[in-house]
Amino acid sequence: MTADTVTADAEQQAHFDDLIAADSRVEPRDWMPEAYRKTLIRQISQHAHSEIIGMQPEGNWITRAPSLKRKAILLAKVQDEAGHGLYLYSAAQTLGITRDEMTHQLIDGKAKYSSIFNYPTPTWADMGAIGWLVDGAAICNQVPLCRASYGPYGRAMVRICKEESFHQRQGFEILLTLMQGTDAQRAMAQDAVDRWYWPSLMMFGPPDDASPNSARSTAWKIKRFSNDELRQRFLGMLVPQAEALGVTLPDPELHWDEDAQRWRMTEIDWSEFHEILAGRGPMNAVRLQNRRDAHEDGAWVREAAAEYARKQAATAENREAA
Ligand code: BYC
Repeated sequence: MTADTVTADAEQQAHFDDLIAADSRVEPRDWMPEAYRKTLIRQISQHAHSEIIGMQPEGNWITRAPSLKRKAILLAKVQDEAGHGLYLYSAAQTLGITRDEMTHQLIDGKAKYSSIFNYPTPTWADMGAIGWLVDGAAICNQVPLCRASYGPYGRAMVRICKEESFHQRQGFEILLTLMQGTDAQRAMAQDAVDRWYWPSLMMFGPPDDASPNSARSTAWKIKRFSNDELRQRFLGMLVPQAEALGVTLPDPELHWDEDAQRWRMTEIDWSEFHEILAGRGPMNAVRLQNRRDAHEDGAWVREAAAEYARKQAATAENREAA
């Protein structure tokens, strides 16, 4: 390496550091450290995969929604999730990875996606619990990401968060309707809350002292709050909403500690989280197989699109030559 290269690298690093310190945005055209680029690709692609895999648990109820109105709303929500996945894949592509590479990392089982989507959805009340708890956790986690230092990610998050807050309200409304119904409907709503409560707390990731990526992502202003801080915020949001719904959160230890100014709770069962991350959750295999099948079934569409693009390019070339 020559002295000139060393000076140029130091200048680029200094410019990057200044952007971060000034809370400005890093854009695709800007120089960035390789580790920053890799971290963003990791997080944004995992996030995109989560949106795409996250269509499955709810997709399971589109044909069985209890009314035409519920069906239309659920269909729109699942379509929004596809859209979120696409904005996020596009944001990741600005960092130099292709959509094809990301798709293969997912279907080959090499990429992570959110643990939450590896649980089954046996009842209609699961649609309510997913909206209220899963989208609720997603909002707590994602609103701060609107200020993420990488421009394309932050901007994608602004639009995603607007849609997520609608999703959360529709989930709350499904549960509210069930809670105002028959005893069996109330029991179904409570059962769904019991099953989704702990997994939704795990969505924020491991506790701070076991979160290897947090320190660096916070220094780079990708993450603005720690996993535990966000979990606390989420609990603060849930407790009054659970009261309004009339559901019980399934943790007898949960209470506000006035002295410590934080929620106290039963320790999360992190062994369940690690089992899911290792691919051994109740629905891991099904989710991945469905995604693989969809990819294979869509091969003809990709081939047709590539052939169309090839013909268009050839026509343009012939026109130019003429
Ligand atoms: N599930 O050092 P940590 C949605 C991994 S979609 C699986 O704390 P980091 C929706 C983590 O990746 C919601 N893996 O990591 C869609 C890391 O592994 P690697 C998706 C998890 O990145 C449809 C390791 O554990 N939201 O809203 O600093 C319908 C150590 O963790 C999980 C996002 O993706 C998990 N829950 O923090 C409805 C948000 N947690 O990569 C709703 C964007 C941790 O080192 N992502 N891991 O092998 C983030 O904010 C952060 O990546 C996380 C983790 C907070 C998730």
